[in-house]
Amino acid sequence: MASSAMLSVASAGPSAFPANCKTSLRKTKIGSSDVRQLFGKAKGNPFLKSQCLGRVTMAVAVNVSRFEGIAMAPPDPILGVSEAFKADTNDMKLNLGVGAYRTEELQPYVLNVVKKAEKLMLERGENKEYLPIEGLAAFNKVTAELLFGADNAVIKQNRVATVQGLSGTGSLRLAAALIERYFPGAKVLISSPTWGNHKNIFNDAKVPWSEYRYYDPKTVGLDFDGMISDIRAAPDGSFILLHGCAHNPTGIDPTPEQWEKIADVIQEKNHIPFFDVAYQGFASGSLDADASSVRLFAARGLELLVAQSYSKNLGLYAERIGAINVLCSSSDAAARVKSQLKRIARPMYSNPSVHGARIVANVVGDPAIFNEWKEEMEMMAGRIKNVRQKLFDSLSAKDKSGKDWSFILKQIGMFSFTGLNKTQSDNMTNKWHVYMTKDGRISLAGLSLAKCEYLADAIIDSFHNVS
Ligand code: KET
Repeated sequence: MASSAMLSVASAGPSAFPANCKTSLRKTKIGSSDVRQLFGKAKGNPFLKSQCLGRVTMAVAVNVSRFEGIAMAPPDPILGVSEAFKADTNDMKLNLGVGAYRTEELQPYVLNVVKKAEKLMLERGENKEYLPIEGLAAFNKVTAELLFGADNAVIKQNRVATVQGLSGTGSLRLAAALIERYFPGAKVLISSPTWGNHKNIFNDAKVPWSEYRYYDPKTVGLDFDGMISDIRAAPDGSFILLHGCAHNPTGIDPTPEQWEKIADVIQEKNHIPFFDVAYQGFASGSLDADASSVRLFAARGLELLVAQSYSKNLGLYAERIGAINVLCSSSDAAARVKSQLKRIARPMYSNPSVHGARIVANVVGDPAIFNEWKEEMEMMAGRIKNVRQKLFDSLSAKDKSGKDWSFILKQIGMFSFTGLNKTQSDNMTNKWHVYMTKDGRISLAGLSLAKCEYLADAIIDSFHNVS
């Protein structure tokens, strides 16, 4: 312990103190012998001993921190990029790191349907009471319907356990906890590459994971044979994490025929499909088309999990609204699963927040607003397609090496996986002030038509002049 310490003694209210204790706030410089005298010779943390002081709050600043053993964590590979971007003062800077939609003026975008829903909510003067642990009933109903289709038999038969989660991440984390608790030792297979946070989520939930082949750098496409053989080689009954649409970071999705074959091998091996649907609507512009992978598996009678997020398709990033859906073979099993998901959520965060849930319930639950959302969704997806095309055109026109850039047009969703390595990605940032993740991913949702030529120059320079 340090030889001297500052001790603050603050009152928790006069009535909390025994008569012989001081009730005023004071700060005194004291030595270690004073501390011993005050707290006795108790082992352990001497600062937290209350002794005769009753409910006295003490803050003791010492020279050597008790947290000395905690090392500095590295910045997050995705969200850390936004922090670095903010610190850059260059006028040409461009943030293509996080997958967040921007307008052509590169400004954040609040959807009109969200504003409409919020207006309705204000008019209704809704209260701020706690939600039930499983979330807002109206939200849970529409979110499952949006995913499976309102007239899907699985909904009518009450076979889906839906629990509102803290957006996609929180929903994945709930499912990971469910797997850890009820399928001990079961492995989750994730694609190589995948969204970086998947590994963190399963690591923290203590769920073992391994990777299946997905991206083939030679073809800049899907390594379908590798994927199938790795899924087949996994222990029976593994969880297979699949990106429902708009695979992050590659932008490469299986074709409908390939989805069927993936379902075949999953069924053959008794695996459990686990979909991450963070971009419904952003792959094709159609909410229904983008749910077709999940619906194909559901139509086969498979049990499966789906984590949903409204961060991207409704632009509700900061509202943290999403859901975990567990499709079970009976309504009875679904009820039990739901009860256990609630049990996991309660000590973690008790119950979810209401604002985003009400927005989604109002948008999806109101036919007129829902139709407007579809139009806005198409507009956003369309803007991304336009910059994708312009970036391809600019690269093809400027690059005289004959390199084929057409892979950019084949990729879908918010991102383009450029093939730039870490050093080349560093050059993009250090020399060109283009902020992106170090795996070579750029978010086209953060690009404008006006910036495509500049970005093409940066990519060509990094690709050809940096090894
Ligand atoms: N799944 C995938 C595949 C995904 O890309 C994200 C977010 C999420 C889930 C979770 O999003 P949430 O906001 O928790 O609903 N991806 C972007 C943001 C991030 O990394 O948090 C991204 O890749 O840029």
